[in-house]
Amino acid sequence: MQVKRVLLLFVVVALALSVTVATAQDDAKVIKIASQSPLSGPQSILGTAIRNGAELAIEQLSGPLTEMGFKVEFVPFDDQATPDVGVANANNLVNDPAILAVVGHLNSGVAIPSSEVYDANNLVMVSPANTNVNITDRGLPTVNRICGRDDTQGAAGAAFAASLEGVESVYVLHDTTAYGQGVAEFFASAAEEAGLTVLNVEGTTETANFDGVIQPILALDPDLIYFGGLYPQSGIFINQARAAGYEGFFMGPDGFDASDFAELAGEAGVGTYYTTVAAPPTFYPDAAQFIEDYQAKFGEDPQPFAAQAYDSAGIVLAAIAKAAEEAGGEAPTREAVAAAVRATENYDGITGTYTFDDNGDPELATYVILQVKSADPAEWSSNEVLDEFQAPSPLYAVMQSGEATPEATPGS
Ligand code: ABU
Repeated sequence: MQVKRVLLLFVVVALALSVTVATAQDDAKVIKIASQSPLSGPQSILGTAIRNGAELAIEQLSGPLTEMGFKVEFVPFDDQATPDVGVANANNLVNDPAILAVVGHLNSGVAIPSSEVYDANNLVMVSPANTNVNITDRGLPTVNRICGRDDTQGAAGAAFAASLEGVESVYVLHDTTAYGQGVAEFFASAAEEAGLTVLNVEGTTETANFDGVIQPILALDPDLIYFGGLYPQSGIFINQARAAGYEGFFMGPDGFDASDFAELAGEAGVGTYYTTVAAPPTFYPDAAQFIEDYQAKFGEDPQPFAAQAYDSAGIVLAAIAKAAEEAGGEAPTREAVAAAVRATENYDGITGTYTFDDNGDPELATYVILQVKSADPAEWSSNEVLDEFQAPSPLYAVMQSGEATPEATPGS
C-alpha cells in the first residue's frame, strides 16, 4: 500500500513537471508581431487595411518560422489615430517579451512618439504608411518604413500643380498634424520655387463646418487649393468649398487615398488630383494574388496601404527567421531582429523590392500622381494614374552621387 502511494505520488509529480516543462517550451516558442493603426474612428478604413494586410502576411509567410518550431501570433492594437493612445499601447506592448516587431502606424503624428518607446526597448517598427520626414530623419535604429517621404511627395505635388494649365496661384491648407503640416509646407516651398504664387499657408482643425475657412479662400480666388491632410477632413472640405462656389482645382497628398474620400466629397471630389506613396494594389503587377486572397479573407477590396502592410510584415517575418537561424533556432533578441530588419536587402515584396538605407528609409520609393474619376466609392481603384516615378531617399541619393561619404543621421 505504502509502495503504491509513493508510486502514485511519483506519477503525479512527474506529470505536473512535464506539463510545466511543456508549457514553458510552448511559451518559449511563441513569437508575436503587433500592429498599430486606427481600427476605430474616421480613419479606420485605412487602419483596418493595415491590420488586415499584416494579418494576411503572417498567415501566409510564417512558414520558415513554423518549420523552426515557432508559433507566430498576430496582436493588433487600435491607436485611434491619437498620439496618446499610440504611446499607451506602445508602453503596453513593449512589456510583452514575445512581441518582436510592430507593423504600423498610419499616422506619422502617432508613430513619432510611439516609436520613441519602441526604440527605448529595442523593438523594431516597419511602417507601411508614415511619410513625415522625421520618422526616419531621427536616425533611430529600430524605425523603418517602406513608403516614400513627404519632402519628395510635397515637391512632386507642386511640380504637377505648376504643370497644370491655368494654375498660377495656390492656397495651402493643412490639418495641423505632423503629417499634414509637414507635407503642406514642402508643397508650398516647392510651389514657390516653381514660380507659383502661394497666397496663404493655413492650419485648421475644423472637421464639420468649413465656412469660416472657405470664405477667405473665395476672396483670394486661388487657381488651386492644396490640402495637407486625410480624407475624413479633406473630403468634407472639398464638398463644401465647391458648394460655396469655388471653381478651381483641388489637390492633396496620400491622405486623400481612401474610397471614403469619394463618399465624403461627392461629385465635388471628381477631378481632384492627389499624390501617393501607395498606389491602388491593382497598380502592382505582383499583387494580383494578394488582391484575390484579401477579398476571399476579408470580403472586400484592399484599401491603400493594405499591400504595403503585407510587405512590411513580410520583411519583419524574414528578419525574425534570419535572426532565429543565427541564434541556433532559439527565439532571437529584439536587438537582433532590429538589426536584421535594417540589413534587409532586395526584399522581393508584392509592392516593390526593398533595401533600407542607414536611416530606415527604402533606398528607392515609388510615387504616383492620380486623379479621382468617380464619386462612387466602389470605383476608387479605377482612379487614373497620371504619372509615376521612383525617387531615392536622401541618404541613397548621396551614395549614388558619390559626392560625399553617406552617413546616417546621428544616433543611428
Ligand atoms: N502618409 C499617409 C498617412 C498619414 C501620415 O503619414 O501621417
